[in-house]
Amino acid sequence: MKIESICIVGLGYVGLPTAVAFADAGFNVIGADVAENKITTLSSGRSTIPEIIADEKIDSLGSSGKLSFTADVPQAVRDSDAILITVPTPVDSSKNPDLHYIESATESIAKGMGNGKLVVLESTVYPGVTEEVVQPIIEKTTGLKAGSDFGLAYCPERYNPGDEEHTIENMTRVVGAINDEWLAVASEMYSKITKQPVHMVSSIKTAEAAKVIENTQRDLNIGLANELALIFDKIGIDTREVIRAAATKWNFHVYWPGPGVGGHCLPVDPYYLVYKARQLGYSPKIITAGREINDYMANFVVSLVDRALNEKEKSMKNSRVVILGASYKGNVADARETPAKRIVAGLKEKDAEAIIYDPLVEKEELQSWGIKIADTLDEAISGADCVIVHSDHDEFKNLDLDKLASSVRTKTLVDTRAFIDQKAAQERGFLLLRI
Ligand code: SAJ
Repeated sequence: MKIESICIVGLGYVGLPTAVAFADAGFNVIGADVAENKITTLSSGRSTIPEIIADEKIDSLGSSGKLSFTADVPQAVRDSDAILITVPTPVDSSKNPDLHYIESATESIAKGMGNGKLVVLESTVYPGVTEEVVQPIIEKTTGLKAGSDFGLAYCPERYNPGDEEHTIENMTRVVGAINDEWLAVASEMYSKITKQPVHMVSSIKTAEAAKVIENTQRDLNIGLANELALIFDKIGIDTREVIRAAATKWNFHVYWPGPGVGGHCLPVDPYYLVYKARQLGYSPKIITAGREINDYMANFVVSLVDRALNEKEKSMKNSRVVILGASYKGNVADARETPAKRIVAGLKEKDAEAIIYDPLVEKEELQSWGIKIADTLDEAISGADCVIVHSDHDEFKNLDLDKLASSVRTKTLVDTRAFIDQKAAQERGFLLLRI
C-alpha cells in the first residue's frame, strides 16, 4: 500500500505545518478543518499562522496543486489514502480529558472512509484513545475492521512552534500501529518528512504513552525546581545559583524555577495520564504533586509582591502592580494557560491595581482579564509600585534600571526569570525579590 494523498484534519499550530511538510515532500495534501473562515483564508493563499507559516508558502503550494483546503472532511477523506488527525486535546474545568474534538473529527472521517485507507492520530492523548475512541467510531459507522480493512496508527506530534532547531524535518518520529503491515506503511510515510529516523514501537498504546510522558516528565521536573525555590526562599539563598552549582555534576538535569508552567502542553498532558491511571485503579502521587506546585507558583509570586511592598511600608490595596509579559514563555505570542492570568487574579483579590504589558500577545486576548493593558513599557512602569517580570521575552532582558527608578512610585521588583541584576537593582534603591 503506497500513500500518495493525505488529508490532515485540524489545521492549527500542528496540523497546518504538518500539511505543508507533506505537500513539500510531494504528497497530494488536503487540509481539512471545520472552521470555514480558516479554509477561506488558506484557500486564498494566506496563512492562518503567518508567524510560523508564511503566506507565500501556502500560496505557492496551493498554486502547484499539491495543497488544497476544504471544510468537507468526508469528501477529503474519500480523496485520500491516509488521514491524519491533529485536533486539540484539552482538559475540562475538572482537569479531565476533553476528547470531543477527536470524537467529532473521527465521526466526520468515518463518513468518508473506505477500504485500504490509513488513519493516524497525532494529538497528545492517554494510552488507549486511538483504539478505544477512534477505532470504534470508524468500525461502527462503516462496518470496516481496523487492521484488515483499514490501517490505524498513532504518531505523536512533536511540533514546537517557533523552534528553529527541532523542526518537523529534523525530528525523530515515534510510530505505533495496529499491525506490522500498517506499521510499515505509516513509518514509510513519515520517513518522507523527516531526515531523522522513524522510531517504530510494538503497539499503538506504547506510542501514545511515549508522547504523554515526554511532557509529564518535563512538567514534573519543573515542579521540583519550583519546590526548591520555595525552600531556598525560606533559607535565603538564590535557587538559580544553587542549580548552577549542582549542574556541575555530570548527570544533574537543569530545570529553572519560574512563575508556573503555562502552554497547551505541559499543564495539560499530565492530566491525561492521571485520568487513565485512575480509571484503571491507580491514583498517581508524584505527577499530581508536580502539577500542584507549578500551579501554586502564581500565588507565590503574589506573596512576593505583598512582601516587597510591605517592606516599603506599602499595602497591596490600591498599589499599582505591573506585570511584564502575558505569554506563557519567552518570545512567543501565546497566553494559553499562562501563569500571568492567575497572578492577575491574585493581585485583584488583594485590591491591587494590576496593569499588564506584553509586546507580542494581542491586546484582544487580554481584554477579558479585566485589567489595564499598557501599549508600551514606559506606559506600563510609569507610577508603578511594583514591577513583576513574568514572561522571559528578550525585550525584558535588559530593562533600563535608571529609567525604571525614575518612572516608578515605589521601588520594588519581583523577578520570576532572574533577568535583573540584583546588585544593579539594589544600587538604585530597589527591593528586588527573585524566584
Ligand atoms: N518552564 C519553566 N522552567 C523550565 C522550563 C520551562 O518554568 O526550566 C516553563 C515555561 O516558562 C513555560 C512552561 O514551563 O511556562 C512550558 O515551557 P516549555 O519550554 O516546555 O515550552 P512548551 O510548553 O512550548 O513545550 C513544548 C513541548 N513540545 C511539544 O510538546 C512538541 C515540550 O515537549 C518541549 O520540550 C518544549 O516545547 C521545548 O523543548 O521547547
